[in-house]
Amino acid sequence: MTKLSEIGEVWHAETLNTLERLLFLGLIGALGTGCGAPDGVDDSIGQVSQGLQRNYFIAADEVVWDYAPTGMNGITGQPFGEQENVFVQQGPDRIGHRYVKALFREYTDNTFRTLRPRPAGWQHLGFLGPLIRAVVGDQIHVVFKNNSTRPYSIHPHGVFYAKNAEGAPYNDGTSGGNKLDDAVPPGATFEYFWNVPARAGPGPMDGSSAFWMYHSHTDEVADTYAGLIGPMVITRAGQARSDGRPVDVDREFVTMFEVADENQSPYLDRNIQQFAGDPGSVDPEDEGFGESNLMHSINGFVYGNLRGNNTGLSMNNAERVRWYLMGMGTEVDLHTPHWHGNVVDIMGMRTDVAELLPASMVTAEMRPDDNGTWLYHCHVNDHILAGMLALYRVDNGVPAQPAR
Ligand SMILES: [Cu+2]
Repeated sequence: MTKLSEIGEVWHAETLNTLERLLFLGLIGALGTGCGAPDGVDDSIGQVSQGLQRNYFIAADEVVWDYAPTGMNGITGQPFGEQENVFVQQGPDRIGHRYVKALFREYTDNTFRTLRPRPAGWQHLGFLGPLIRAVVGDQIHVVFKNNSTRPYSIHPHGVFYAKNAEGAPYNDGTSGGNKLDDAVPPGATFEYFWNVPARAGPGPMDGSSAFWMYHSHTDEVADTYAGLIGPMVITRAGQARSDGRPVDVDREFVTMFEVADENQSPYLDRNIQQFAGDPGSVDPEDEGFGESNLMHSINGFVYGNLRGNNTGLSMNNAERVRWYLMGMGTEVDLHTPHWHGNVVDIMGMRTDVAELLPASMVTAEMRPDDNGTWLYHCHVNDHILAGMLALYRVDNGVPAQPAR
């Protein structure tokens, strides 16, 4: 991490090529004049000056993802049966529960040689990208390396970005350096700088942190079904630990509810070739084949494969727990996550069911007082049958200190 006041020196100390200089000057312009702010908006709104620069090294990697790595139904404790096999069974003309996807993965530095190990407390993220965390007043710096075979980007929600860091191509009247962020070609690297002003942090009714998402937006629908999506948490200034975590929370979880439509993934043909037993027999227009690729998942897991101690969805009953929930997908993606055993506060109101639509972002506070292994599932009946179920675990204990 770098103090913002040092950024100019740090960057000058490096050899910048012409393109980087242009981006650098554009950024300074954005910082200095608030350019990019809509007319009539306070020019100071996008400025930050007090905080840290938070550096992340994130690649889009094409990997095989397994929606059911245990090979069984974790809710029933039984092998998969007829109902589950609609979605998880590989066959001559079925892909099964493993798919090639493009996922955001975090590396230790800009050589992108070493994956940053995901801390135990964040194993539950599954196929989501790494948590991007910052504090109001900071600047987020993401070095994005596209290791995949298609152009991708990173488009953030909530934080302040100029047109050179929005990560979405459309007819917005920009050109040149303001387009380079929109579609990063295979093999290329791009650096995104996003400021974190007060309006990116918690609002009047929020707790000490605000929840956002980021995702690829070069071809939004295909990119997100490819798997390129991740969480972002912004903590209020004065309520953050040095690593950015909120001081009044002991444990955080992120869960995304999505019918991952692998039929709309750009890797569908590749998955047919790689995983169907007899690729030539696959009819992509067949209704049953289409259904088999609708993965009703939580963080990329179906039928209780996201579970308690195995994947880190576990907590102690002394902990102050904050759940961040998001939805994604299309009109079938109305989800009602329900916790058995414990209750939450959402916007100051008590419930044990949350409500999500595509790109909803919800924060829920839990003070667990009921120990055990508990269901955590979408309450939409069709989604229950299709496997949108997980397990979480509450044990006796003292607050742990999970890493960021
Ligand atoms: Cu649902």
